[in-house]
Amino acid sequence: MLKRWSAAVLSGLLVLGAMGACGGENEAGSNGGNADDGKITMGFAQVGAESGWRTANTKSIQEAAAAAGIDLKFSDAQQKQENQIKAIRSYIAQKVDVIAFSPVVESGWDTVLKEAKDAKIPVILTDRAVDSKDTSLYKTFIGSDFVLEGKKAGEWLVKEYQGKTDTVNIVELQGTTGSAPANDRKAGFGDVIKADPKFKVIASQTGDFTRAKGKEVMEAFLKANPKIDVLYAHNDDMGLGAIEAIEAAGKKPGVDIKIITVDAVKDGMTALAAGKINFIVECSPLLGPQLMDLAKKVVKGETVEQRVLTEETTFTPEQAKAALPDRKY
Ligand code: GZL
Repeated sequence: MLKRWSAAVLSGLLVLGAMGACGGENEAGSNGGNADDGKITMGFAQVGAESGWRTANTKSIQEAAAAAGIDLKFSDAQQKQENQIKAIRSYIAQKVDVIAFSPVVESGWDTVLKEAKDAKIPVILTDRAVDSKDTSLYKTFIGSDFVLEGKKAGEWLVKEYQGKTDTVNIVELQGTTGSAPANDRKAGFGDVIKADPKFKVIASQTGDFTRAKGKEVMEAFLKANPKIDVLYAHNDDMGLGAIEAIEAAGKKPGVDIKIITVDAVKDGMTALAAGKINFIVECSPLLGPQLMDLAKKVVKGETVEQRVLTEETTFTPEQAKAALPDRKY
């Protein structure tokens, strides 16, 4: 008797639970996670919309989710960590099947990632990494090797000034303070140029990955430093903002001041083809398809590699001219 009664209660609870999960809309405008139609629900907490790279990354994720039949809840944190943490908490409350995000900065994630782990919701890091010591807090990290990107930028500069002995004054526009790409692109670049004392980084400041801030900081660099030979910008957008400042100061970008950037988005590649930028290190934003494949495996409980590296290359002006017609972003 007791067995029959508890089975009835249990099945009643299961039905109610499913209805709860599938019923009602939430702020993302779609059903909650664990939908009984077998569809995977992903909660994605995006950094913001600060650059051409980010816009292309968002497009790749949204298109790939649709193609993979994954129900995507998406939030834009306007580059604020507290907004990303809020979004992750809301995805936990909605019981999504998997959470993915691009951490705006490296530190401060352990508490909310532990909450996701306690709720048995797997987390995938995409684009940027966290500095958590506990790697059980996320299933995998898919993104570029930012240190290598910085090294590639440095190696081009060393080659460009091969055999020259005059001091080379470099100014650096760093990405968002505390972010993995800013930390690592600075480290990789510095590692390569430190071998030759003629390279001097005379100023280095964050432009927060935006065009507007890049222009503002470059204006200040130009006012404070009469002789600037090279600009190293951690992304195209800050480099493009700096070009506006350089031209307003009556100097020729790419000629009077050599410019190296990272990303290779269309606007950056156009400036490279025109000779206003001298070298771009590619950082691919097209992470969507691989992210969705990983999400399906992770939700099924399959083991995935802890680190998935994205393929990327570098571009000279000639190579940019050839690549531009087919450029996806
Ligand atoms: C790099 C990405 C960076 C880009 C910037 O993977 O996190 O953030 O280089 C973007 O353009 O804003």
